[in-house]
Amino acid sequence: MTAELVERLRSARRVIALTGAGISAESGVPTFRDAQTGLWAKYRPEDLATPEAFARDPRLVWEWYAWRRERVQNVVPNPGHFALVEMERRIPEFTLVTQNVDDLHRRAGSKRIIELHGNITRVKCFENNHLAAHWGEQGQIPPRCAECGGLLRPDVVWFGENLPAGAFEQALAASETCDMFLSIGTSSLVYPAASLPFAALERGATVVEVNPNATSLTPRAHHSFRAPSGEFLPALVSAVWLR
Ligand code: BV8
Repeated sequence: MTAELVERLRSARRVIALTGAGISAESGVPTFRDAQTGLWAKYRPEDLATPEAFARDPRLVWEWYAWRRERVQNVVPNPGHFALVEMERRIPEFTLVTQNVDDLHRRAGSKRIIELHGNITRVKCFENNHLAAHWGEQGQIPPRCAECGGLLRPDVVWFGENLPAGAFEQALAASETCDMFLSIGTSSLVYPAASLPFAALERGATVVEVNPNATSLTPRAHHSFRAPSGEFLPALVSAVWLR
């Protein structure tokens, strides 16, 4: 961590944080590209997270998400999530943009969250996007929509699907006007989310990456820290505001 970064963050007015699956890794949620375990080891997430996979085998895809939903409900946010809650309190205009569907930012206490890829704890119907407040896990799998009888599916954005109306536009507008852009725990592989830090760079923002591994953003970032976010972010918050 550099004194220049600490000073810049302390004086920043507009900051955007883009998070990926890596910020939830220390909560025990395997990242999107970690090898899947157990029953799901033989499937690639990219092959299951598509409308075609659901149309082909709705039961398999529903059960994959039911397994992930259960796993996510049994973990808790980690110090990386809580550090971003503190940033939201300290920075005049802080925007959290997440690719994650695990609901951990909300559970940690973040208020202003742009969910680019939806939220696994929400369920809607495949045919008409009717949100389902509750659904039975017994009987038919996938359960049916109470309003139209359609198949229920997770309210997440699959590959090949558009992002929620306005979400990307809102995130892009924030990226184009920020002083600092933090890219945290993302492999920077999935678009259009991965284009956001480059939009910030073009507008002269300071771009900071936090990831134990290098990514395609690394060569362009002003600062890139090979560190786990659960350790780096609390240390950054402490250096900027708590000393
Ligand atoms: C769309 C929900 C049209 C489902 C997900 C160019 C423009 C537009 C589209 C495309 C394009 N090129 C290609 C496309 C198509 C496609 C795409 O990007 N494909 C990729 C594979 C090339 N994009 C789409 O289909 C998108 N829709 O484009 O619609 C459109 C066009 C323009 C404008 C608007 C719309 C929809 C994409 C959404 C897919 N759904 N999730 C589900 O979860 O089941 S994406 C999925 O990948 C997850 O959400 C995940 O978050 C996301 C990105 O992955 P990461 O978060 O980065 O996770 P990953 O495992 O890859 O990496 C984890 C990182 O953490 C690693 O780098 C690791 O080193 C690091 N890490 C590990 N431990 C830690 C850590 N970091 C910090 N601390 C640690 N402790």
